[in-house]
Amino acid sequence: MRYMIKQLVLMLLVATLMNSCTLEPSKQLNDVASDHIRINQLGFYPKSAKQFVVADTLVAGFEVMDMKFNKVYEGKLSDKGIWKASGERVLMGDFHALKTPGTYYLVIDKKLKSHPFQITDGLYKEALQAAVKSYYFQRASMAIEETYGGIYKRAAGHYDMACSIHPGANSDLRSLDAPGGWYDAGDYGKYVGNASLSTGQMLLLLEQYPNVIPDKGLNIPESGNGISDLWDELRYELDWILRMQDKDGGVFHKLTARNFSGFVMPENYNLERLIIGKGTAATLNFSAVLAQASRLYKEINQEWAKKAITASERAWKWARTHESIAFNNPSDVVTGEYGDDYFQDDLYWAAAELFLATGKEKYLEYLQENGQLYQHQLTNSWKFFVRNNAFHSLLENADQLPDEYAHQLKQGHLHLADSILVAITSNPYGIALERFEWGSNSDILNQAVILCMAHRISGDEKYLEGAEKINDYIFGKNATAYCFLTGFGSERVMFPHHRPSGSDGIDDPVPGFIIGGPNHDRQDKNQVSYSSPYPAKAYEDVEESYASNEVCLNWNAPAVYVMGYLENNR
Ligand code: G3I
Ligand code: 9MR
Repeated sequence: MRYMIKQLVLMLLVATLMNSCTLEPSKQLNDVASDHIRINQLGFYPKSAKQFVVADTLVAGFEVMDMKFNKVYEGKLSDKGIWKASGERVLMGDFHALKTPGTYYLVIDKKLKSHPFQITDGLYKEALQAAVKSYYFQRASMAIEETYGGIYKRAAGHYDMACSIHPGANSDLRSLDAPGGWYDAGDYGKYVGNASLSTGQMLLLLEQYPNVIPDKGLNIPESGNGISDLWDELRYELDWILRMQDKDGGVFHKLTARNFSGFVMPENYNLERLIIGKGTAATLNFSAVLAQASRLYKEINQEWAKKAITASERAWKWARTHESIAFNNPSDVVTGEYGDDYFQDDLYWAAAELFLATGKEKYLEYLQENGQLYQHQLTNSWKFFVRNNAFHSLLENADQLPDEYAHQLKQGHLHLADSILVAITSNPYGIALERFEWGSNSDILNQAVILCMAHRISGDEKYLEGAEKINDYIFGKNATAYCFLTGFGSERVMFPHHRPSGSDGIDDPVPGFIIGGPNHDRQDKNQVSYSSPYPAKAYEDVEESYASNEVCLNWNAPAVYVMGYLENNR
């Protein structure tokens, strides 16, 4: 044993000496990872493009080292110029030829080193599981037990029984029981539109890869029931969505208090919860996601699927006779608005899902008579992106469409994906985003969803690579140097605007959340002092920053889709 220790010490000494011998004395390798180097902090699949960025320091070459200090790759950096959005001079390095699995780090000009990263299969396996499990941690009306939640166990709150209906909702009901579902975000509200959009995006992943998260894959209460744990988690939300329908078929907009609560745990929340608003967008989103779920659920639970499709068709009927009821917060309510006064996309998504679920001609006719622009609308994804949910479901089931219509959709999609690739190529960070608004991380992840779908319908690798580059940004190759998924990476988000994370007394935030990301509009600037004037750096890891550091269902959902897609295609 003593001999082995001696040998080990000797090997370490030699390795350290060899390492320092290659450095000029004045340029000793700094032991701390440099935040000038921006790289996916998880790493890369063996087959991936492998790019990173060095910002704001003039250097020429880089080396990739393994953990035994062996140089395994050497390359030059190319100057990409100044990026207006971050104010930085950006240099880019590329080592796609390195494919050997292992743990590595970068050394730049023999003086700066990066965080370690891996080249490995199953790169996003754990991150994907955590990103799905974060929905479990958002469950309302039930306790998170230690068996499933570990240190993040907590008591139940928000039973949401007999909630009064706010007068603005225009209902004959006086109250409604609407327990369950997920909290929307860092707040404890539950909003039908955003819930439907997010659930719909993850249902697409399940349709494509039913076993992406197998039974027992998440360790949640339903694990072991023989059904994929992702199904089980989505079902928790779908059951809540189902409860939000009024007697006349219309669907309520949200369930929140009049105000946001303080940073308290669910069991200490004491504001009155109300059912607020009833409108066209919520009703159509409800109709769409329940039709989608009923189609996919048929084999698993016929009875549930029947209930879902019946509710969905009733909602569609209501919406057709109430085609433009926009939601705005009543004057005594300040919780999230998710305002939406543009309904064409919502109608289109509902018609698409209803056609695929029922095969009824009238829905196809609606689609053909009301074609939607094939364009990617950044920001406010709950408002416009639902159109893409429709496109994605239709493309996935193109064999059920008339040939000409299917062809048009495919061309439209590839054209859009190509334009995203062009933007990626001309951006120094390799992303297709120049404007950073509230939830910018989801804007960019939604572009990756489009690229994955383009890969799915064309088989062309270039789209998959584009999606990977976008994920590199999320996991650390960005102007803030943070890894934007809580609990992952070397430069971690520690203080998300998330009420349980901020009040549970545990240092580390609940893992698996994508935070909103840089937001040039800085709507929280009265509480938060931003250290950089640049849009791509308008991010602060402080709890007060709801405009840059909150978590949200519709920001996680595209991350789940993209990681699930990559895990199945790399
Ligand atoms: O798009 C416009 C842009 O053209 C304009 O220049 C800019 C100037 O202010 O505003 C841009 O719109 C902003 C929009 O986000 C962009 O997505 C709005 O100002 C901004 O108010 C809006 O913020 C929304 C926020 O709620 C406040 O309503 C976020 O998108 C939305 O994601 C967020 O959602 C909240 C829920 O309400 C409550 N739960 C948490 C959730 C996440 O923060
Ligand atoms: O905490 C709230 C967050 O969950 C919401 O997404 C956000 C949306 O407007 O609002 C936050 O609440 C802030 C409020 O809007 C303004 N005053 C400060 C509140 C946070 O401390």
